Amino acid sequence: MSADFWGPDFDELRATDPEIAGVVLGELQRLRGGLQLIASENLTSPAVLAALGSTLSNKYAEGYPGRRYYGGCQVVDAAEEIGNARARELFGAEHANLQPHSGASANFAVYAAFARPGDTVLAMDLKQGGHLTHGSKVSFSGKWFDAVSYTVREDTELIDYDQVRDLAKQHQPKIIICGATAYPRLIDFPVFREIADEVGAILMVDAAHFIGLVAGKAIPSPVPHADVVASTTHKVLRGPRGGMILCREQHAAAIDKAVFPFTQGGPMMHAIAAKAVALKEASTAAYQAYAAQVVTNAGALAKSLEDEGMRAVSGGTDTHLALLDLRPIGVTGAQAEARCDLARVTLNKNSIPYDPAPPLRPSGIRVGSPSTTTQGMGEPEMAEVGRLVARAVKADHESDAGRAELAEVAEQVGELVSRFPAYRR
Ligand code: DSN
Repeated sequence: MSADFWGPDFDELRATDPEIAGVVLGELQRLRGGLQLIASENLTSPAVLAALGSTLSNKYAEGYPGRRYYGGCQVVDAAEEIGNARARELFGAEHANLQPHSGASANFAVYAAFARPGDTVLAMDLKQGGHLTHGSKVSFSGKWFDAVSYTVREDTELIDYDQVRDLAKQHQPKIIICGATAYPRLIDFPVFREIADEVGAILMVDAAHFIGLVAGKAIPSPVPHADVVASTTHKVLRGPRGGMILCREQHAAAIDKAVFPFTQGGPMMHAIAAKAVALKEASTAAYQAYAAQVVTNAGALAKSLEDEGMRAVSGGTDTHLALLDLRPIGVTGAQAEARCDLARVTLNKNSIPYDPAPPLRPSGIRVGSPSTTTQGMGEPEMAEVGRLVARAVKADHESDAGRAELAEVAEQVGELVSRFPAYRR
């Protein structure tokens, strides 16, 4: 460790709290030993982790740079100013706010900035790929707001833009939200802009999943079209867990007030510093190559799973994730998730559009390529990953033969990841 840095020292943790040290090591071993295919996860860099594990965690800094409610903020002010400037530059945004603690907190702040309880919002149905904060009845968004949902078309499984327009005209929402957690295709931001303008709504893009692809110029940016872009920082973008909001200058004061003091207290300055590091990393040519490879790899993985008899929702992917319908192979999403877990492959069960099965036993799985691409895997490895996932998904974990097959797949997963190590010096 550098003599100037007072930061993470694992021996200290081991001596102080062996139990938690064991958990931390266990998670590292899990990451190193298996395939991470959760579309919303990634492997942050050691530089991001160093900023996260720094003494910036100690500082209270309610307010904004130069306008804080506590003394001693000169140093942490620099982290936020640098991070905001990097976000504005990278995304061509007029204003950035790096204080949201998470994607859900960022979304909450956007609602707070532009709507009042009882107002109407229009967003994608959770069951069709949206997010809890897009109007689900179990979240503030569906309880405190009159949430109207749009869907994908049943035939193409693509967003039904005609329906979005009809619903917008009928319900006159304050906010129209686009962006999703399980939609593999590009979203037509100019069309959403047109619809929002036709009804005088704010256009909010929830870019949590794909902002990293935008940063890497692998897909079109929502920034020129949206009033406000809310996001996480830890998915393809490969930063620390957290949120971020980008917006037009005309909305800057409303967004800043909605984040602090309306919905949050003290910002997490260590996380903001780590976000700044990730934004710097995402500004490089190497990161652009990474983002392009993420998309290529997701396509290769989806293709490989299709070759194994699964059906790719919407016929494939343009992004970092794919949604697979498992009904053609007679397996549920829950069975697939459990079997893959036993084979050291982490992915999640997921509803597919118009899923006849309940959310806890949905018909699909969601897979993503951000972590495996960070580990350096390319298309040949994605084809191999697809074959291993298919073997696991089809192995009946309640039979001896199935368990033996899963053990063999786990071994081959171990062999594959040993060639593309995560967090190995
Ligand atoms: N939990 C995130 C995801 O997996 O997509 C969304 O919040």
